[in-house]
Amino acid sequence: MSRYKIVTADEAAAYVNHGDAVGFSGFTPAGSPKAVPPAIARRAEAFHAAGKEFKIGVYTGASTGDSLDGALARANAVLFRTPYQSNRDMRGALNTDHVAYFDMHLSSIAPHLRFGFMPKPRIAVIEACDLTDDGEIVLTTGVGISPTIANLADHIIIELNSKHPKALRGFHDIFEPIGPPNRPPLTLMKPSDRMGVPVIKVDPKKILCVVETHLDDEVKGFTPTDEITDKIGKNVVNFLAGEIKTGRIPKEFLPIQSGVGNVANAVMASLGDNPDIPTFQMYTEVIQDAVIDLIRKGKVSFASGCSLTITTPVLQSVYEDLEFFRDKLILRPQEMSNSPELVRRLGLITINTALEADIFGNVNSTHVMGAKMMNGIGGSADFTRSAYISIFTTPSTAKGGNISAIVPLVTHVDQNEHSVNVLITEHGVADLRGKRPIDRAKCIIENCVDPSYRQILRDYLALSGPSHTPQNLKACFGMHITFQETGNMLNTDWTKFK
Ligand code: 0RQ
Repeated sequence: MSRYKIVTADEAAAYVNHGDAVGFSGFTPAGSPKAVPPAIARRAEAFHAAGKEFKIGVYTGASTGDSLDGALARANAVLFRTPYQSNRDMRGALNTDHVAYFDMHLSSIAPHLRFGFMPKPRIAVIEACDLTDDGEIVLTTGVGISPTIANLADHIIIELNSKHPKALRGFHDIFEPIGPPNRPPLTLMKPSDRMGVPVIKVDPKKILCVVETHLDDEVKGFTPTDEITDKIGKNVVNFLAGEIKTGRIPKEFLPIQSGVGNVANAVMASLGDNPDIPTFQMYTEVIQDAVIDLIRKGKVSFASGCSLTITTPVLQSVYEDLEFFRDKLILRPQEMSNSPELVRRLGLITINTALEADIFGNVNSTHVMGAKMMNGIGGSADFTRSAYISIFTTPSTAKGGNISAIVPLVTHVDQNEHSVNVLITEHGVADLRGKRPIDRAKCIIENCVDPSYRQILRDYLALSGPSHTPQNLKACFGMHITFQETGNMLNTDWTKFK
């Protein structure tokens, strides 16, 4: 450590210039830098006050905390942003065209940067719990794209965060695949296998400076489970238990991937409670609070992820018991945690969340009413397309019942009907495997749609004559248009869309 220049966050931010592409460590708020980004925002504000331009391109692993996406968005300091965000102010900026946002599969960003498909990051800002004089960086709670940005960037700024113990060395499996042609296979055969090394190794001369911090990850707590998320969780678990009974899932079970958010956390809790589900492993990107509880209870024997996105009290409890978790947790770059090659080989059961789904099985997880970006596609398609069984969950309605989450045609497609195997709401399970479109539609309407919307969707199906996919182009967005005009999809009157 003695060889590096220790500076304040504002001094570090002074190395960042207008027009720079900057790569940040972490995945979700876990492992994201928390001191330098607000300092870059202050620098941008000072430039703007002096009548000068200041904006940077922002690459991250996934979403970040408010001190990164929030601070930079509020300072109007973002030129472009990819691959995923979940911050209110960033969301506002990109939905009003103040930030050029492009939504990417999370497994693609690191290789696309290496292939030169996007501007190379000039600077990487990386949070570490330890740094050696010979350039070994030990990451904290999220890996994201850190190995790639550390290698590609001309300069590196380290945030050395003493909230995270140096003993985290060993929890990371750092590996960067080489590109085609002649690219060798990724050799993981089970979630606990390793391919890489515990640290990122860089030329120490690239490390411009070190900012010492003592800051918690900005992981928000979860809304407690409610009647609806509990029912969704139980429906997922009953479906999986049934698949084990019929032998369609091997009796020793398969590794689970689970997405982000309140529903995902509730589903994980339900999986833990059910005696028909054997002890299982996770191969996922985000390890949330519920998984830590399941590891303690012995229900999850191993979890491989890209980040430990857990609330501060839960993280502290892990740090107090670090040796218990050492052989049960591993964090990898998202190119590995989300690798379609590994998802297919390991046979993952994937569980992700839809904003809306249509009666034919297409899923929209990103765009409200087809236009406003919520967060991004994240890793959901990395997992869904290559899954052993892909499941999507959603409450059947949103906004107090004024919106049906199941509609004739989604207003934006993130996962198409060919990749979505099972749809689950609080009302039940629609198993779409082996069904033609009209049978998928009937199955979804009768099992998943809220009873108040079932007749509306049955009537929609009757609008078309016989065809492979009975879609009616004049009426397919009739429920959305009715919501926009009256505030409630229940007012849908198909005669207006003939
Ligand atoms: O809005 O907060 O204003 O009330 O959407 O809905 O039910 O709180 O859902 O927290 O589980 O997130 C898809 C966004 C779900 C998330 C999504 C409104 C609803 C509410 C949020 P309010 P909930 P969750 C691994 C995998 C994509 C990435 C992914 C996500 C808000 O899961 O970002 O899967 N997924 N990554 O009221 C209008 C509808 C609506 C609707 C819900 N049909 N129309 N608004 N809402 N349905 C992780 C990573 O990749 C990092």
